[in-house]
Amino acid sequence: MEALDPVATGLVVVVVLLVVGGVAGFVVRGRGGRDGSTRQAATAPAPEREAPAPEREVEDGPAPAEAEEPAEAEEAAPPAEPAPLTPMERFRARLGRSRAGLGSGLLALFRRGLDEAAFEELEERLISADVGVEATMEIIEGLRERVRAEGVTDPEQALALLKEILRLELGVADRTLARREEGPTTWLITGVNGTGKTTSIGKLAARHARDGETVVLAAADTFRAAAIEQLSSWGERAGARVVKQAEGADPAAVAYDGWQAASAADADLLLVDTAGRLQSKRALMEELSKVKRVLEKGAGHTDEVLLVLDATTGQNGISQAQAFQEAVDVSGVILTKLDGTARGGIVIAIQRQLGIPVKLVGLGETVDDLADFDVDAFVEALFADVAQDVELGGEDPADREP
Ligand SMILES: Nc1nc2c(ncn2[C@@H]2O[C@H](COP(=O)(O)OP(=O)(O)O)[C@@H](O)[C@H]2O)c(=O)[nH]1
Ligand SMILES: [Mg+2]
Repeated sequence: MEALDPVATGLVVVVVLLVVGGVAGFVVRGRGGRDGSTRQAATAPAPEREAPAPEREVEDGPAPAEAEEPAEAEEAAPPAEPAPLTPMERFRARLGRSRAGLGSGLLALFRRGLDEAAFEELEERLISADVGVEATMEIIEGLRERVRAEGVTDPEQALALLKEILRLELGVADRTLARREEGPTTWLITGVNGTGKTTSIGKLAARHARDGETVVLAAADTFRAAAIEQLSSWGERAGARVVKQAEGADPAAVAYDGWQAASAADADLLLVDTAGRLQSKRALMEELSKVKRVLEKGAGHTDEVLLVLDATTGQNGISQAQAFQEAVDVSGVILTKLDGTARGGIVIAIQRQLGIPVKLVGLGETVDDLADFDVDAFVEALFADVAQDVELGGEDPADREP
């Protein structure tokens, strides 16, 4: 018998091995697909490494009209993917600044010891985050007491206790937005100029229109033509009808017209925008109570009076709120610009000092940056640790800020 050429033998062996290996790999992969198992045979190629989930940011471009440039962090975000963020993701992605001031590194601090120095630093952080002095003292006392009573030495457990105390601070309020069964639900939106009333109305209109509701907007901020135009472009974009009159028209009349139009159209929701600047605080409050009174001549009652507060103005916003509360009996707060501040603790101060629940929060300038205030998502976002960031996938754009 002729001796086999060693090169040819080698080739045959290689070919046979390749075929066997390929078939084995195919079979294994085929089975994996059927029974959903992720087991891999040694011959099967390594699974493609899951690419890190991109930041699931919904980019709708800047808000229309008076919107300013989006924050740098947004521009730096990777390309958009349409899937909406979960509340947890949205809060986490947007509260980077507050987290940097409050929660970031807290575990490391506790690891150095649950001693006086740690409590003092925590106190400083809470005060800087605008939680308010009184609430801060109570939170620190509460934590100190429980750490002592329960003999806590584990830093993670101490952090969990702190989160629990904060959740309890925030947990009891009713944050639902009142709706009515018959006729258009009527929400009056108030607040100082520049806090984000018109933007929040635009976001709300888009949200409810997307849910298939008929939404009507009333441009009762007749103070400047630009304000009417700004509301109009939000309305156009959301597919909501905008009821308006000329600049300088009587805001109460516009609100009333808004009701009539909403009612005639059998709309689901009427959102009334108002002015936040007049010659004097007194004049503004008188005008607002008139708007509400006249609106209610048609609507019977206002389902929500939402006060828009700008989180970056801190305690100032809280004193503004008192005047509004007297004039129009505020039922809930929309806290805007939480994305742009390290003072996220203001949520606690508002609820505590005003007794008004924060119902919605503004987490940016785009149409999707309005969220129901979710206590768990908020507290978790404030204290999210690096480990959790990795788990949730994607770098936090806010963490890239200096
Ligand atoms: N970063 C950020 N900007 C916001 C938010 N809400 C509103 N703004 C911006 O704040 C500015 C004033 O908003 P606007 O709705 O005109 O305030 P209004 O005078 O109360 O109606 C605009 O540039 C908005 O884009 C928010 O939640 N985050
Ligand atoms: Mg406005």
